[in-house]
Amino acid sequence: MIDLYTAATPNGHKVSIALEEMGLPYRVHALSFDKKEQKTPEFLRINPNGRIPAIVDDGFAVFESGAILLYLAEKTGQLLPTDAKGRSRVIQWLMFQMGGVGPMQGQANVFFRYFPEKLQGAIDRYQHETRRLYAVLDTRLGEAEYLAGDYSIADIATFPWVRVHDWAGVSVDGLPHLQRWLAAIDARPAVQRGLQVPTRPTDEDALVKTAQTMLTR
Ligand SMILES: N[C@@H](CCC(=O)N[C@@H](CS)C(=O)NCC(=O)O)C(=O)O
Repeated sequence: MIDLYTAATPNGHKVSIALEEMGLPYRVHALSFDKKEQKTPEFLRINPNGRIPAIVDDGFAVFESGAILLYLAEKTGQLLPTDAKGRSRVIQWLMFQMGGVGPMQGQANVFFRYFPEKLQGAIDRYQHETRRLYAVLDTRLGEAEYLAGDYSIADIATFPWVRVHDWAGVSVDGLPHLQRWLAAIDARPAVQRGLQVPTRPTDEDALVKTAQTMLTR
């Protein structure tokens, strides 16, 4: 049985979606950021970075969402081709998400939603960069159905971020291929199940307040 340490955020949803798609049994541990449960000594032994998501599979801990997706794909032989080029194609788009879309959109969230001061230069920089990365995705999705050709862990890594583009104040207008891809992934039953893990607080003000407690300057 896999233990999943998570919260209702895009990085957490990557892993619950992957576990649902792969049909792996798992136990959910929803960590409270308000209570700083991600920083306890017990959890830091699982993820030294003190963030979610993390998994423990039969005593083996894995942190960093991209590394978790690769581990699960290799464990099950699903959603990652085994030939060198097919595998590389998936890893390229996975890295693009991990090094690009995630960090840039994450900072767009910080400066657009959470930061106590309104720094217009920082808001513009991260929103524009996120939108630029979306345009790269859109171009790719104009030539392939999914990022690496077939549906893969690269799509699972990217979808939970792009679906909440509004929260970062970034539009997907004028990006028809990206919108087609969002709708196709959103329609998958396993994706819908993964997005329910763990239950998301509905109060937007509470979400903002929680995120603000995590800002270190
Ligand atoms: N690169 C990490 C990022 C993880 C991350 O930033 N997680 C956020 C939630 S999406 C978190 O745990 N924040 C709590 C904190 O910063 O204390 C990954 O992909 O796993």
